[in-house]
Amino acid sequence: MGVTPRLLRAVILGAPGSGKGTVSSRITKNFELKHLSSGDLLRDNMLREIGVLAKTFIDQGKLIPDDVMTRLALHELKTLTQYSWLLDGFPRTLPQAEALDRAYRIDLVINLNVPFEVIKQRLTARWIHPASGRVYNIEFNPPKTMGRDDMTGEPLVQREDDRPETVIKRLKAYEDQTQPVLEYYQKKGVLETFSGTETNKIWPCVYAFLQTKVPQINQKASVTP
Ligand code: G5P
Ligand code: MG
Repeated sequence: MGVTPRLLRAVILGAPGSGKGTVSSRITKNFELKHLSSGDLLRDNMLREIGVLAKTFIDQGKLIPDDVMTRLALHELKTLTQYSWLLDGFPRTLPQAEALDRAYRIDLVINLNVPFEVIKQRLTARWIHPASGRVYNIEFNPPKTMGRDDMTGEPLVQREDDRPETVIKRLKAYEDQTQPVLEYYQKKGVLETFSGTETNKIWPCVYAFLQTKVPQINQKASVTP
């Protein structure tokens, strides 16, 4: 009888624009993990009551209340219990991290440490495909046709919270509310920090780390960027 591989519970942390979405999509291309982005989840819910509430916070560069975010994220995770997963953007406050801990044991936390000046530049050049969450950057990974999603050809949009004045507020919220989460996971011994200014240089380190740390997940055959 074969041994069932243990499910992996992973989190990716980092300031707004540090590359969480970009690195997560590379991880899910190479490892069998479901990706759950709290920001995508909120944006997907924009037409529902919870999303309308969230939008007022998001557009001001503020975090949405812990109870709302925690309920939404834990509800979504219940649909993924039989999978290994990677959480992107949740938790990002201490109460969220504690609530997550009460529900699941977190195996590893990847922290992307990118200088704020680099981030500010990146976010003004970001375009997204709202339906899929696919992310582009005019300089770094431009779409094949300007303004159009590579897979569907649908129009790309800029996020309202990527305006420079809102980005500054988001970075401040990160410093005040998310930095303590890093310390929390550091104390638990599950935090691994990757520092740099370019995703293409950070990614091979994340890849190598995941390979050694998570032998229990089924790696996909090819190593794609
Ligand atoms: P989100 O959606 O979680 P943020 O602010 O955490 O938003 P964001 O902006 O999605 O994070 P990211 O995912 O870390 O950034 O970065 P990314 O999209 O991969 O990369 C950013 C850009 O840089 C892209 O254009 C990419 O192509 C480009 N890029 C990547 N690497 C490079 C590189 O090497 N070079 C260059 N030149 N470019 C590169 O949350 C949004 C809001 O939702 C609420 C909050 O209001 C939040 O502000 N929210 C929550 N509120 C409370 N609690 C939570 N847990 C919440 N989660 C979300
Ligand atoms: Mg993101």
